[in-house]
Amino acid sequence: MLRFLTAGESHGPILTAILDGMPANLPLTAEWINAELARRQQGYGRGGRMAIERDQVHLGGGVVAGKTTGAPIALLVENRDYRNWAEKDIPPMTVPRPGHADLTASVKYGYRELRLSLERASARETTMRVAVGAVCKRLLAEFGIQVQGYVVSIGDVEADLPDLADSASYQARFAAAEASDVRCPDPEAAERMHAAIRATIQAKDTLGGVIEVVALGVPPGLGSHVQWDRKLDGQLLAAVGSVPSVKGAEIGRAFQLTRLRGTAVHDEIERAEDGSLRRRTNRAGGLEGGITTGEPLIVRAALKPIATTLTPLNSVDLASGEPRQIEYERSDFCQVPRGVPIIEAMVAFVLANALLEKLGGDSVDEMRPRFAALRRNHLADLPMDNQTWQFGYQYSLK
Ligand code: EPS
Repeated sequence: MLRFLTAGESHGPILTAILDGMPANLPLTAEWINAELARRQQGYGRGGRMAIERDQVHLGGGVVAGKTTGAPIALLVENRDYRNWAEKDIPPMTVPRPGHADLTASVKYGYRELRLSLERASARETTMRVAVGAVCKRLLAEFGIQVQGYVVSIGDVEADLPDLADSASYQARFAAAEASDVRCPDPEAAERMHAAIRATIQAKDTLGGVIEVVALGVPPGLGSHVQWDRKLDGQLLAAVGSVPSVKGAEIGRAFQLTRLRGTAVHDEIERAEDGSLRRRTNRAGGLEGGITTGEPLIVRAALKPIATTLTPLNSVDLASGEPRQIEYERSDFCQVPRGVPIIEAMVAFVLANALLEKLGGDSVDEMRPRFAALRRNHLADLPMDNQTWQFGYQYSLK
């Protein structure tokens, strides 16, 4: 349904993306996308590159007079740093950084210069994911769906962030996170995270962490249980797992729940006065059987510490074959606060795709009545035959 590709190198002239499958008549401006790009540029622990860039999108196709046409959307961001590299004599890079793609990509592609691996593997590419995600968020917003996240932990500092019962409480949590330079809504933990990053910078090292992204207003019935590649859990985990430095992902508190028994895990269902069906808790993180439940959708991502460390790690000089320590240029010290909009973007893309799959339609106008007619968690939407029945397969075993 919806697909996107990105292209461009970290120090090349441009980054670009094509987003195909967006319906027509969706209001879309560069300002909307730029606001998301700016969020990716902020956060304590960022490196020197963000002082150079002022990421601004150019809409090169698929958007006319402020509305999508249904044609592929062409997105372009210029790398301001390009002018510093375009004419430069660049010293050879022959010592691969442990934990980066320097060695693996060179083994795979036969590069004779390690910088070619770095240029495409750099998280600079996530600029375009955020731009694509902003367009997806714009579509979701038409249907009252919001995707936003925050930092749960950095290093060994963990915030106390229990699941919340209503959307207003999540809104307050989002606002608190945006007001924090480590994007953590728990002010006490945020202060300790800030200190942990500061200590890491002083120690010339890097620090990872965990991000939680919540989608509010998601209707029940997105995704499917009928085929492996249509299960929304799998799609979300794959999308989030593709973000640079992400080495783990979970729906809700999956790893923690493995410690409990089933009766302490599953969300009991109850009927309200008006006939609507509710879950008392949301430990499932908004998904059962690969399908959305209508509860807040919760996705977590584990980010390893960035591989470019100011304190050198041991490696091998591929030119001489001798042991050598890596040479440092610059990088982020902690990418976790800046990673929030990137994880949001991937979740928004998967959800926009699932919404389009459910509703069909070539324009937002065609989607609207179909959205309004969706089956909900309500007795009135779920009439049961309540009779004895037979399978009736036309297949007899010999
Ligand atoms: C990034 C830009 C890059 C990296 C960073 C992400 O800029 P430069 O290489 O010019 O400093 O700082 O990428 C990584 C940390 C990485 O390990 O790939 C950006 O725009 O986010």
